[in-house]
Amino acid sequence: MTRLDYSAAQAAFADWGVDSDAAIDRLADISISVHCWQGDDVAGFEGRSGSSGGGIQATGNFPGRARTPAELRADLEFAYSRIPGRHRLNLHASYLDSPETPARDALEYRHFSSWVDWAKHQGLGLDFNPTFFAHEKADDNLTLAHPDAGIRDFWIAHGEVCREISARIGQEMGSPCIMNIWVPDGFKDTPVDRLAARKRLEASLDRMLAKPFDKALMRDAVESKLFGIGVEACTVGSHEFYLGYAIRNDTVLCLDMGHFHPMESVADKLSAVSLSVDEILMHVSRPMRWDSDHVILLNDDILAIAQELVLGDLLGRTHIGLDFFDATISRTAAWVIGTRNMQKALLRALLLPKAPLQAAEEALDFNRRFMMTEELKDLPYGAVWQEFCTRLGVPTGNALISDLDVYQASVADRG
Ligand code: RNT
Ligand code: ZN
Repeated sequence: MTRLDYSAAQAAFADWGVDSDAAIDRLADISISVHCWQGDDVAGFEGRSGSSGGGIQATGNFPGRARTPAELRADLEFAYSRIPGRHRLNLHASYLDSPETPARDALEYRHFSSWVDWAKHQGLGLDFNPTFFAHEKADDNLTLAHPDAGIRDFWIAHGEVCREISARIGQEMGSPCIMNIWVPDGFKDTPVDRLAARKRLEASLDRMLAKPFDKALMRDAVESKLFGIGVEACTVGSHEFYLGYAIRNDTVLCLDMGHFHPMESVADKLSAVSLSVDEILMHVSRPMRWDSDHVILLNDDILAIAQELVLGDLLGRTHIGLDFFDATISRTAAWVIGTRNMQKALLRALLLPKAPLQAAEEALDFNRRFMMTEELKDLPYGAVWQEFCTRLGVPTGNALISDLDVYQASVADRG
């Protein structure tokens, strides 16, 4: 591996008044919540075959899908070993690890305790999600907003047991477990009573979240969506619905980059919602024409998110989670490259000369701001990234690619 000249890079950033060592240290402290579901195409371990339902769709048949908790953990261990820093795992309730087959409303901490033991051993944090899809009681894409009270009760109970599990995970791990609620509820064709459905969703959430938990143990997050495959006409839990709900109920607000109109900038929403909610959960994703959950690239959308988090000083109250799944490429490569892209974007934002950029804007000197943002693009970010990876003991470039290839070859014969 050719070493790029870090001291030259350090000097180049110093010319702009930026301390690249400080940026490296800061980046090392940012934990990303890596989603378990990239490893097995959102299948989980409940033995249900076929698609996840709810409009979530992983496509592709690249070899190597993890079929068991042991395979998923082995894949994650490899992935984390090639991602610099200390991170978290975001687990869905459908990923229980138990010889028992409890119903979703009868899940208990013990069905997940092996994940906790493993995460502790690996030095990872843990987040959790109830699973309101891939289930016969969700097959018509209505759960918490279902007109049938019995079905709503079932899903409320599922959410309640998941909150207990999350709190216990947070206690065991010594770090708050962020529990994200996403339900697929919606209508394929135009409903005549949107308000009734939204009132049912609200009432179900109110009951589900009635029990208070210490924020040091767990925090509830709510995730909106614009539309999904099969619910094109109306999503009950829309952005306006959950923005209001989160403000009124003091929950974390989850913004998924695939859950808005493709022309909307999710980065632009961060500062706006930060005035009304204490904490934000990002689901970093890449929609292509729809909520397709492509692996994130180091592209303008991701750079804009990172820039808003850094320049808006929102890192301290934003949880960065990933939400993509591509089954046409190596699942471990998708995890590693995708997570590193989020980190690269954060590094670039941390290397910006914040004060002079803000001063130019405040002085309405848009010419200076323009000249600076464009000249800054030529700085040697790659050398700082390589230095960061070297300090944290992970490879870059061709060395990384050959590691990813070797690991993929080792899992390619899974049936
Ligand atoms: C679905 C939501 C949700 C899921 C995961 C698996 O559109 O984005 O976050 O992707 O819970
Ligand atoms: Zn999401």
